[in-house]
Amino acid sequence: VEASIPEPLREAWRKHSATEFTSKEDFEKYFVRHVETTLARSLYNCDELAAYSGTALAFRDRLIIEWNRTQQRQTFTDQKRVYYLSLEFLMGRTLDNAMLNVGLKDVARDGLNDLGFRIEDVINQEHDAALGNGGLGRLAACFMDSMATLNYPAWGYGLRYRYGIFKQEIVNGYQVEIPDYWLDNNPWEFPRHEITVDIQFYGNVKKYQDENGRILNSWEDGEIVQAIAYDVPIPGYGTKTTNNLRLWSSKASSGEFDFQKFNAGDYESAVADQQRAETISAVLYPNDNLERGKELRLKQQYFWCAASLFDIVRRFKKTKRAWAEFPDQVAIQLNDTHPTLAIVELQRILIDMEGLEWDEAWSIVTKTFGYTNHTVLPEALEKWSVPLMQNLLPRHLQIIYEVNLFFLQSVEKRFPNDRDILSRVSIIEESHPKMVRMAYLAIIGSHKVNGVAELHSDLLKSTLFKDFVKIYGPDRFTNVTNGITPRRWLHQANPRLSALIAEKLGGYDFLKDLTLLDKIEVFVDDKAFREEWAVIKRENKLRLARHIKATTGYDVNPNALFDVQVKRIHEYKRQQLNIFGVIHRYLSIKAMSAEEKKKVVPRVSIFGGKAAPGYWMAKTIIHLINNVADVVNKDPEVGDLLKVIFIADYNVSKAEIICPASDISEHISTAGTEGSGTSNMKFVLNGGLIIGTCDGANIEITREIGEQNIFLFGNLAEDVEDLRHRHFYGGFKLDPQLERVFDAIKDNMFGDKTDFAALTSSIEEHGDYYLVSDDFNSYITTHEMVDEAFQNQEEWLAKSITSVARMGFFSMDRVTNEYADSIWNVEPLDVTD
Ligand code: OAK
Repeated sequence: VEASIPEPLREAWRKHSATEFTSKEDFEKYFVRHVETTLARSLYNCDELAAYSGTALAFRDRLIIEWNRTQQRQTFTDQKRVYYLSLEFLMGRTLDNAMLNVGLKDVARDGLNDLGFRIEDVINQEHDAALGNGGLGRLAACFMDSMATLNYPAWGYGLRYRYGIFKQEIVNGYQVEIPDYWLDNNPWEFPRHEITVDIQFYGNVKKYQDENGRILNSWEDGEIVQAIAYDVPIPGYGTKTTNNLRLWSSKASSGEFDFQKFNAGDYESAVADQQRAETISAVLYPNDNLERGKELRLKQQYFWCAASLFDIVRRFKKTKRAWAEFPDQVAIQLNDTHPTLAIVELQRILIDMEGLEWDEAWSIVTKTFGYTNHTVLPEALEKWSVPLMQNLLPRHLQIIYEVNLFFLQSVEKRFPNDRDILSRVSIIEESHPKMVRMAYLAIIGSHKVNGVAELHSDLLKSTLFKDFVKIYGPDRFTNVTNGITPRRWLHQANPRLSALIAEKLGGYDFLKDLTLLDKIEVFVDDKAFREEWAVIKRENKLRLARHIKATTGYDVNPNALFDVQVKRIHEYKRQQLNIFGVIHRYLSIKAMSAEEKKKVVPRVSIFGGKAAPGYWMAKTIIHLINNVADVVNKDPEVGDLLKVIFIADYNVSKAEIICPASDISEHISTAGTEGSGTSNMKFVLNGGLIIGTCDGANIEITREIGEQNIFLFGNLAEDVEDLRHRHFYGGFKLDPQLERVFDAIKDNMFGDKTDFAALTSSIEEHGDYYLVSDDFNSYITTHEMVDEAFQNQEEWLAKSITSVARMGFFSMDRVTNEYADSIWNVEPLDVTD
């Protein structure tokens, strides 16, 4: 390609080619230039927001140069790429991360200082990119960071929602949702108006004969919506690789915005068509671990899958390779079942558009896809009604039926005497209406299926997907335990701890190889090191205390034990267990003599998290937490011994303040319900201890850090089914200490008891599905052990240091390498010259 361009022309381009700044002077030059020209501001009216934009634009220039180079290099070398399909990317802020990744944060700090700004204030101007609900979306963001850092040629594909996850306010103790319009002045995205794909919905399928007499299917009529690409550069840490995240936005196709209607004066109908099209990418569904089967959601899924597949296939076709080579060039990872239609879409492209035979096409498809399952909760497993799909995607439903037919035929052949297996494994559930089971389709269309922690993957194999293990053998199913990126969750969130570790290890190599952390364990008895470690934790607690003061008005004692539970509010995550425990503590303190009170370890119980807007029980839990806070925090008999704080609008940038500030954090899901959990890893990596159940990745964290360094409690996953059964058939006996808590609630101690009746009765009267009562005693007792341990600060410190030293396994880099080796079969590509 290069040779086709004449030398003088190339020379002219080379001479003026954009260059990357490295010095403070250059940063200042770029900054001022952007403020004065791009923003049309000046020294006299450059506020902090403008300073943020100026800084972001200066760094953006830098990213673009490396991004262009990476993309060119990846295209020229033409090796296998990974495509990560996720309906959620919970990216958080970009500027701080970008500065750290290119190693120029200090340069920017000094430069901004010269220009009259504090870097922290500038960073805080940025709006979080919150295109996700929780764990699944944040995992996708950590993947993007690691894939770039490890130089994998990788693209993310998602939706460019106009509104991300709602902002949460607390009004009179209740959650109120505020729309999150985040796109104004977003410097990190690049509209690619020239990259568009027409996406079809509705219509019908016609059969026709091609010139060779073959019967083919054609999907006709219906309506067309246009997908427009928006690209976001993803820099790696300490590497030139800058990968691409492509987000699709929906727009009426020019045919759709009907000029005839418009010219005939039917403006309303013309505008209505346009709005209907734009609705597709308008808003992120705010449910975590729940699927509600709404048509617009299915439209989002198909829109995004079809646009991404078209893009991937278009790129492949430019290489002029044979179709059989597609899986050697392309690996597509499905982040849960949300992108499962991509499997059907690729099959459709290959047989309907490209004329491949069914079997040849299907073999290409299954070699291309991998499927990650994130949850065993039945209410989160996607099923789509057949009539709905028939109407919206008629050709895809036909293909699904055909896939199912061939699959069931093969099962019947293998298990001729098992009459029930066919209905159990059928993609189509024979209910009214019939439903398409997306997880089964994803398994059948992929070559690898993985869970996200050992227990979770074992449960998948022994329960949900048991029949499929029998059919395909165990090799199709695997485990890849989740991780987190140490760049954001240690270096960025906790710069002082990162610097202390770097000082001991002689540099920041551990940020690229987190197993090197084990080398700090020898300093566990080093006095100066321990002191510094303790000072850093205290500073981080003070930072959080300032945030709490500024947002809630409450003063919290930084010497108290900070006990944190931040995550989506969900019955299975059991924030209700936590707040009942807090009430128990409150009642106990109230019953104490002055002498007894002196022995109490002061505690601040900190909660944060959003409830899905339609999840009444979760909202009730938030209400109870806030009402308890109101009573406890104003009770002079309690004073500093207990404070309860609800931090509103928990998000990625708040997590960066909260995770480094915990003494203990809570990961207390009913055993067997949490796929992995990833905040558990973030807290331990920042020197916090955890209290948790034997669930998700808690189990592997225990294995790595040692059971003397974690507070485990509660029933085991293997006993859950039996306990639930006994609640109904063996009679139900409420734990006596929990009964005392319920009595207080029923005495209206925390406001009108009727507000909380659903919560208490779900336990007392409706079977206690999440085993709150069964685990209560163990929970309370374990918290007493936490208090005791905290009184021995020296030992606590040793646990903290030892745990951090042993957290190397939970780096997202290890995770990414495991996917690359065992699922994707891709190699890194060095893009340096
Ligand atoms: C969200 C929507 C539908 C299905 C699952 C989710 C989800 O967020 N699952 C979570 O994924 C995380 C990343 O793997 C896990 O750590 C959490 O345990 C799991 O609940």
